[in-house]
Amino acid sequence: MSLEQKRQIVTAIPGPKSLALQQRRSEVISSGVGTMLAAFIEEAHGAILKDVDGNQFIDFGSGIGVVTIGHTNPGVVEAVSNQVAKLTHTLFTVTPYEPYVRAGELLTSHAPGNFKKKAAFFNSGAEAVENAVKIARKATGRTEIAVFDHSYHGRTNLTMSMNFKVHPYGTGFGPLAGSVHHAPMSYPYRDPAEMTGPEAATRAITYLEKRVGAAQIAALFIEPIQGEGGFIVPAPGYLKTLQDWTRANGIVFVADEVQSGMARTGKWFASEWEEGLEPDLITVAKGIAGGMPLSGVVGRAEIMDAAHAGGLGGTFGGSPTAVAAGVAVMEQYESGNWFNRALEIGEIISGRLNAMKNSYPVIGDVRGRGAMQAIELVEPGTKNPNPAATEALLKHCHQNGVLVLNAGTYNNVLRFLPPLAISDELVHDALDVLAAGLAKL
Ligand code: PLZ
Repeated sequence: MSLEQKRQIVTAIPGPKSLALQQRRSEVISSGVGTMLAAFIEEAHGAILKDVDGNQFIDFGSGIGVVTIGHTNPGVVEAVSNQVAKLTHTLFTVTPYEPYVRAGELLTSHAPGNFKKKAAFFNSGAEAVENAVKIARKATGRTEIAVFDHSYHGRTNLTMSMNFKVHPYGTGFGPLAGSVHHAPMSYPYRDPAEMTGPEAATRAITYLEKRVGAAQIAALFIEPIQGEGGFIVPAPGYLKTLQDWTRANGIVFVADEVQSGMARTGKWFASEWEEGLEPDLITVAKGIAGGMPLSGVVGRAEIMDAAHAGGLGGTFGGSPTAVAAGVAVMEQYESGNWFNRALEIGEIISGRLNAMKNSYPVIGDVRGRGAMQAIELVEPGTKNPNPAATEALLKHCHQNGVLVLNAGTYNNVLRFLPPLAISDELVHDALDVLAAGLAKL
């Protein structure tokens, strides 16, 4: 459980052992399961990933926002080790166990909203979103679902239908689910310069009222900061205006915080950054359990209780080891120190990215909150997406031991979401690599 917190490249990337594994893999693993960087990782700690060839990468992706608290966080390792030796499975809907309830207490007490809340646990983000759809439909007796341009909600049939991009998520996998409607998102970098948050919300509301009808809509699902869409932070007032409209029309407001949630932005949930926002339901996953598969839906008790007994469940949802990890993560977050750290990391990253933007016009936009930051790359002097430069920078970072991820509807966003266990020194080291890549472009 220790690994020197240092970037170190000792072979070509991927190295010989990774290449051999990639060969084995290609024989037996479906090519539908792609790989961004074929460096096979053997161990990780804090903010460092070590591959089978001995190369050490600075992790600027946290497994897409999962190990927010750091790889092999000692509290998580201890909680999971203790739990795995004691009880690994009963199925909560057959015979329950305490850690599931404890995780529910923590989640309901820290989710925003000045009302009584309840929770339920599942395995994946997509499963949480699907269950939120079921709950909202049952609670409202309505069928239609509103989602947004540039959104991402998962890979199951219903959630892939809720995604904005058809490729790669939906191509050839249809028919997609019906009753899903995409409304225009607030995208400050690409919206008209003078458009306010409330105006952007009115544009979406008008669309939904005309196209779907407010009285038909069971729920509106929105990521308070869009993840796969490229860390799009909606203009201030956008989310609150949508919430006011959902409340006036009996629509369940669901914040999908699978990527933005739990300490990533410097608060428990990104929703808390918007004045007055209190989502009826929030979907959580990824970062809530430090690497263990756990997801959940949390929100207004009367909506959560609308589902009949036996209507929600699943064999592995909220399994003992997963909820034990969730409890270990949430109890550590209660100190508040992790939120401050997310903000400090965000200051360093955004400060340096903005300086790079001044020198390199290929960076069109720098955006994000806390330790959830991104750059959108464009053809200099325009806002035309520049996926080629994005790909080149991505490769440069990977070759030099910095694991960054891409994103964006136009494949022209690099996102930075390091574990909060990272040191200032490593953050700077990773950004030096990025800066060198920009200079080379
Ligand atoms: N909602 C907001 O970001 C997952 C996708 C990884 P699952 N995003 C990463 C991939 O390529 O499959 C995500 C998300 C938001 C829902 C999900 C889905 O979460 O745990 O991947 O099902």
